[in-house]
Amino acid sequence: MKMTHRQAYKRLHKTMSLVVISTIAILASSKSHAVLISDLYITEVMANPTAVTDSNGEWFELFNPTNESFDLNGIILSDNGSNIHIINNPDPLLINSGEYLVLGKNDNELENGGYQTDYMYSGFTLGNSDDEIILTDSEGNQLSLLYDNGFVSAGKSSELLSAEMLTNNYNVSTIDYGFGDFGSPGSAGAYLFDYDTTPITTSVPAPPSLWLACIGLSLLLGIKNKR
Ligand SMILES: [Ca+2]
Ligand SMILES: [Ca+2]
Repeated sequence: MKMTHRQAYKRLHKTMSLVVISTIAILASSKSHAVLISDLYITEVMANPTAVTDSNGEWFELFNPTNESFDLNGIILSDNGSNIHIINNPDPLLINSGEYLVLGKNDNELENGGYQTDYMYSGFTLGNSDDEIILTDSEGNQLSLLYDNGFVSAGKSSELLSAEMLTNNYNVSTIDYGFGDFGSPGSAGAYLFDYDTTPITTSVPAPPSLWLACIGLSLLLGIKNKR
C-alpha cells in the first residue's frame, strides 16, 4: 500500500519523538563526566595486622565501579592529622573498570603478610582505633573514609558491603590470606558488595545542541503534520 505524505510525516514524527525520548532517557540514567576519585570506593581496610607488624602489613583497597579506567597518579593520600603522601608511580597507576587495587605499607610479600601490593606508599599509617583515609585530586574532589572505635579488628580487615562508605557498612573479613590474617586484598570479599552501577559517560552521548535539533525537527514535523 502506498503511503500518503500525511502518513509519511506521521511516521517520521513518531520516530523523531522516540529518538528524543531515548536520548533523554540515556542522559538521565548516566553520569556524564570523566571518572573522578570520588566515583571509586574504599572497599577494604587492614589497619591492624597480626601476622606481621603494622608498619609492614597495613593496606587498603580501592574498587572502580565505573565503566572507565582511572589513573591514581597525583592523588593525595592523607588523614586529618599530619600524614600525607602524593601517589607517584613511574607509570600511570590505573584502576580499571570493575577492578580492585591495593595500596600498602610494604610491597615485599615476604614481609607484608603475604599479599600482592599494587602501590607502596610512605608517610601514612592506619590507626588501630580511629583514623581517616582521604584521597584528594588536584581539583579538590575527595574519596574519604573516617573510622573510629569498633571498626578495626586485630588480624582482620574490614570489607565494604554497600554503596555508602559508612563504618557500619563494613564487616570483618572471613577469608584468610598469606600468613594467616583475614582479608581479600585485590579481590572481591566474603560478602556481596552492593554498589552503585550507574554508568559514567565521559563522552556525552548527545550534546545539548543535538537535543535541540531533535526537538526542533520533531516540533517542525508536528506542525507540518497538522496542516
Ligand atoms: Ca595500624
Ligand atoms: Ca577485597
